[in-house]
Amino acid sequence: MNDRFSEPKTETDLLKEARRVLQHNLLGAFTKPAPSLYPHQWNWDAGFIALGWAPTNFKQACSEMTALFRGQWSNGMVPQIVFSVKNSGKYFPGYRFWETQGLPGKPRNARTSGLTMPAVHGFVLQRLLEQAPDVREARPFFRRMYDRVLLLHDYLYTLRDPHGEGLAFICHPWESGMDNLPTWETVFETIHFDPEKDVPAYERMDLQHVDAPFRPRKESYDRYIYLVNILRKSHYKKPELWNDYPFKVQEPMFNAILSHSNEAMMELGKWLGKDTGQLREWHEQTNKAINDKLWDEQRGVYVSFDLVQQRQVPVVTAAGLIPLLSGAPDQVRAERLTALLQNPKFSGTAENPAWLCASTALDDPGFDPFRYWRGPVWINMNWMMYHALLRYNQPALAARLRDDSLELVRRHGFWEYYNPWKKQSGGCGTDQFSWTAALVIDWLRQ
Ligand code: 2M8
Repeated sequence: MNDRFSEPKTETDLLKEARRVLQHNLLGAFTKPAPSLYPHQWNWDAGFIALGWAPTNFKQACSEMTALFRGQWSNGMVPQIVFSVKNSGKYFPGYRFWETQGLPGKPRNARTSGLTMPAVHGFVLQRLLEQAPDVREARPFFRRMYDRVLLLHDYLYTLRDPHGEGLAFICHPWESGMDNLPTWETVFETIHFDPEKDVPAYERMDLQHVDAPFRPRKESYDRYIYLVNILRKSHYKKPELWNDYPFKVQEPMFNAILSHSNEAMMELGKWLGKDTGQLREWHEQTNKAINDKLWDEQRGVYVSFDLVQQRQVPVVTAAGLIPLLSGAPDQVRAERLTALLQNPKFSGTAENPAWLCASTALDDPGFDPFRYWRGPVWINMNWMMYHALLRYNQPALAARLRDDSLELVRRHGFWEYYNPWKKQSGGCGTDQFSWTAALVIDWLRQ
């Protein structure tokens, strides 16, 4: 890349470089996650990216959210990807593959995928409001967004929670945002399909941008496409679709983010003069359900629940600590989680120390320090964990997450993810990654 950055040294340099990354990936109304690997708008990326724009260009921060919600379906679903018309040929699966075009309930003026992603928007809006240069001027934006986000939460608590448990299920690994966790391997052990017959022909584009050892294996892509094919054949909507649909998982991070966004929306709602009773109920119900159903007492961490097999999936990942963000764990569980973070599973050993926080536990059989979501450190996970630990009055551990993150960026640049081993250390995936830059900006403004 000819505009590679020189190694930033000071916080001022880092901030300058971070702003340059966002500027470089800016496509007008929204900012793409990375220069070539991800040429469209992604759902939770947009939320993190908005936080990066907020301090210097509040209008752009709002625009990220508005552009994303232009893709919202009439049932409330906010899509994983809103496709940019100009770049439609460079990413797989492109919008044509999803066959969402012309479906009832889908917005006419936006091309979208047919899945959703973690609902970060509520807590992003709250953080944007804190930074609004002119609160009165920004009020119509927040009023509009409040209604949109409420509609999204309503979708998650109805169509994704048919038994009213307070836990929304995801129907595809892509919906978790952590597409390649070993958790999904375990879920797929009981899903049988024939890759020759049940997976339509497809050509991956990601490997044209990034080396294969950093990306998911072919078996994983076959699974992703197998599930998309079932969904698109059903037009993403038949209620009976879910009866024999093979992948329905209640995942702790997805639900903790939703729960935290409910809390944030309550604050926003009060400011807008709304009745926030429903949001409080959702927040309390979800925190309780996370504890009742997703806590793994043996491992001292939250894990996913496979609704098809009716069992927990006992894989230790960084996602299992994120319920701290919504205040779900009591003091005893919080202590077990913080102990876990500091034990060899995430911190490594004196001989082989690790940066916080590996996406998959360092001793998990599926752990891989290079492959995405199988072990590398992700800055958005660290940022959420940082805020979660502050909530539980753990400033020193929170500071370690922030310092490790900033040090990784300082040493290696704005990568999508980083090798967690301190002795190997390096950036992986794509360079000039937007949410890495955006969250560095957010950290440095504090
Ligand atoms: C990654 O996912 C996309 C599919 O959604 C991909 O690999 O093609 C994930 O890391 C996801 O969390 C992220 O939102 C997306 C764009 O950064 O890339």
